[in-house]
Amino acid sequence: MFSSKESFKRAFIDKLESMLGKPVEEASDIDKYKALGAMIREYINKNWIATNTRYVENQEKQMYYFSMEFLLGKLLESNLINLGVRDLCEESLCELGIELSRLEAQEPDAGLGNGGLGRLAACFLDSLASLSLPGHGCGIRYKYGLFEQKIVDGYQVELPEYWLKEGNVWEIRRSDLAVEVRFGGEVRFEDHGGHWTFVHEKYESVLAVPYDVPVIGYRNKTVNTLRLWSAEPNIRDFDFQTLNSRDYHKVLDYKRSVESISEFLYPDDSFYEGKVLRLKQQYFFVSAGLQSIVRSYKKTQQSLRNFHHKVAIHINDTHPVLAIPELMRILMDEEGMGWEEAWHITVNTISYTNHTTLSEALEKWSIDIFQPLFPRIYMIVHEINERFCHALWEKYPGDWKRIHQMAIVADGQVKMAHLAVVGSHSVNGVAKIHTDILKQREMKHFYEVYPYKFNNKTNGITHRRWLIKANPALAGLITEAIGDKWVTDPSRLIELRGFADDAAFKQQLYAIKQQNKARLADLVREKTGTEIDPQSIFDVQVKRLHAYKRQILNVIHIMDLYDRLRANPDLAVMPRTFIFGAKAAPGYQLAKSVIKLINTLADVINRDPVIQNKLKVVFLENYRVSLAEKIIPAADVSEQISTASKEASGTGNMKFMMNGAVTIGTLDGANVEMHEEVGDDNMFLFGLTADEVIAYYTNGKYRAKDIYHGDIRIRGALQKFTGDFFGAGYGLFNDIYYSLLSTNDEFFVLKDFASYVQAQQRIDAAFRDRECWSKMSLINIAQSGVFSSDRTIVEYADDIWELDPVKIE
Ligand code: 26W
Repeated sequence: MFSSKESFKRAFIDKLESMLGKPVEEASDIDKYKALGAMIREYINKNWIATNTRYVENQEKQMYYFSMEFLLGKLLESNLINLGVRDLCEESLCELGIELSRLEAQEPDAGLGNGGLGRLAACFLDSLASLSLPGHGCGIRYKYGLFEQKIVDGYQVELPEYWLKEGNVWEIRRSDLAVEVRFGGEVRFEDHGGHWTFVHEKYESVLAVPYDVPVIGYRNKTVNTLRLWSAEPNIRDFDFQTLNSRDYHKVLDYKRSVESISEFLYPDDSFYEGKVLRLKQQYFFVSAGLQSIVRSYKKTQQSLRNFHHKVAIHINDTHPVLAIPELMRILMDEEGMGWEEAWHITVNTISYTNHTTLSEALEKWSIDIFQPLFPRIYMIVHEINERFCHALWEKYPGDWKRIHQMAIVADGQVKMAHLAVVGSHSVNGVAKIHTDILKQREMKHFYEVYPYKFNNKTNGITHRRWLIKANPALAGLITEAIGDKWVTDPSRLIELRGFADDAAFKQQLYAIKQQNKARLADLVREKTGTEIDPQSIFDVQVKRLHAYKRQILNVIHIMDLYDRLRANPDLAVMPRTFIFGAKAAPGYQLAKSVIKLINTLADVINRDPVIQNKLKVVFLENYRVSLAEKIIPAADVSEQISTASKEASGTGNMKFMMNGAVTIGTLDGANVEMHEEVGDDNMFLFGLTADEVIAYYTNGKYRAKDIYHGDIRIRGALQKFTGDFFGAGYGLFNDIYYSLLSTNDEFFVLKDFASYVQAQQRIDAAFRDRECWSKMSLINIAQSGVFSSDRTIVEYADDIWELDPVKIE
């Protein structure tokens, strides 16, 4: 069907008619989108089957990426690109009078994630398939993704995101592969002549049904699988007698309680909350995933002894850490293995990535919740802890304090990060500085015991989505300049450096940025009614709203700039447009106040004639993958201004860099490695270093109030929070004021302010020289190849998973 336009058009019309019983003329955009999606899915079926057959028949080692979040975004266009049929498809549809981009607009974002961690999982799947690596995803098919954000009167309002309302063209329900997951109940021992077995009784049975989504490699024949599990009542377990009795409401309660397991994604990025349902979700998909992996392994392989040579399981943060005791349970209770052997296999199968050092994000489950939910799993965790503490005692005799600090079960809690380190063979951080902090501080004791487990894997992003798809004009220009080899080998972007002094090339680069900015300006007008000038500097901060990411620092700088402009409307500043996008966790009051603050400020500034349009502020609602794809290619300046030591890596920073934005940032996360790539001349650094921040935390010598009293600009801004805020209302932002002063400014906003303003002034000066700015932009693009997730995935495959490419013929 993709051999020629004629055959494509025929196949498309046939599909529409057979699926929807309509002729093309009567079909809506959503009908056409569904038909096209179904066509693609059928088209890749052969390769999907071939990929699986090849993996199974050759007994290839396979890796499964376990993650509570997969922030996929839309799939249609990136699938078409990877298959190499986008142009054919677009042209054929055009001949039928259909615009491909309108069909693409019909697809809902699969928003099954909060932010960086979820999007990273999605980028990794794309890289695995594109590198012909046998690696799959395992997660939850949430009925509702991350909430849809509306801004009402400046405030965030959350609406449910029912992304499945029109069905999902990419998934296949595999009810034949459903497995049972058991919650609660009791565990009884049985003694079979000295051999103990464990019998689990009176549990609640839940049916886990997999929905498979194909993951299509770039121009190869690999189609891997993302398996998402959905929770359903286990009909076999239903007592139909009760349905007819007075107790039938119990059946309804059971149904409700089961279905709630895969109902919604917890929107609690970076704040751990001990919610029972979340813990149930974690065990649910981990148990289902492991059972299905073991089942398919046993179909072809002789002995479970070699399990870890054929299966790698990666846990994305601690959320899936129950994979460790669950694999132990399966190997011992179901397969009859002894502890030692089961432990050896488990540790060598599992590897773990840490994504944060914020202590408030670390998962610690109360035993009172944990034990009744998973009585057998708790016994195993308890035993792991006993053995671990015993080994510690041998190594550090008498050092109770250390053993207590390192224990997996202590203070009435199960410490998930400790379980992850002890029960896996690899622990990695997501940027050099982050891994160093783990080794030297947060996990210092563990590093001392298991130095060989710790390693760094700096994050990456898929250049196929974030450059080729999001910025086709730039991708085209790059190919014109250096050929197309960079597409499969992004390190070759470095060849662009040869054009650093080529004025004509830089002019083209500039023209593309202007086009992207004009397009974003149209979107901003459509969504907010605000007119923004594509000639102004587009200065962008888009990411989850969190105190450590310091959107507030950006805001205070804007307030100061605005004050200066009002005092002197002729002030010689480059016109700027500050663009924000951010969701706040629904329970995170301070973050929600910052959203209101940005919107209030935007309202004041955008309506003020005195400043002659030199300043605009825009908040785009409902930031998500598909919106990021429109914003990032249009950015001149990328704001990566977290308090040093707090952002594990950041991945937005890489997306901006690859699209030619210049970064203003702290030496935090992957910014440090970006700086190594581009140097001082092509990045605007400011602020405390991580060492300085950590030193302040230890010596307690930072005094926010001293800075407040010593800096009139800061005083001016902060007093507006408690005052009438440019006439918008009194005391609207008291909480922000107090977060900065009463708690001594935990994130060093005031401390870094002066140096941030200076960096902003350097940007103002640099932007005036168009050619010089374009050169910086070019160097950022040229040096961004190392931040492709292809590089990251090759490192994981070589150092952690021992996974080899398998070419599908
Ligand atoms: C328990 C609730 C919860 C949920 C999500 C706690 C923590 C998380 C994640 C750690 C949040 C997250 O997305 N972290 C980000 O991961 C990215 C990918 O590695 C990094 O680039 C970001 O720096 C990190 O904040």
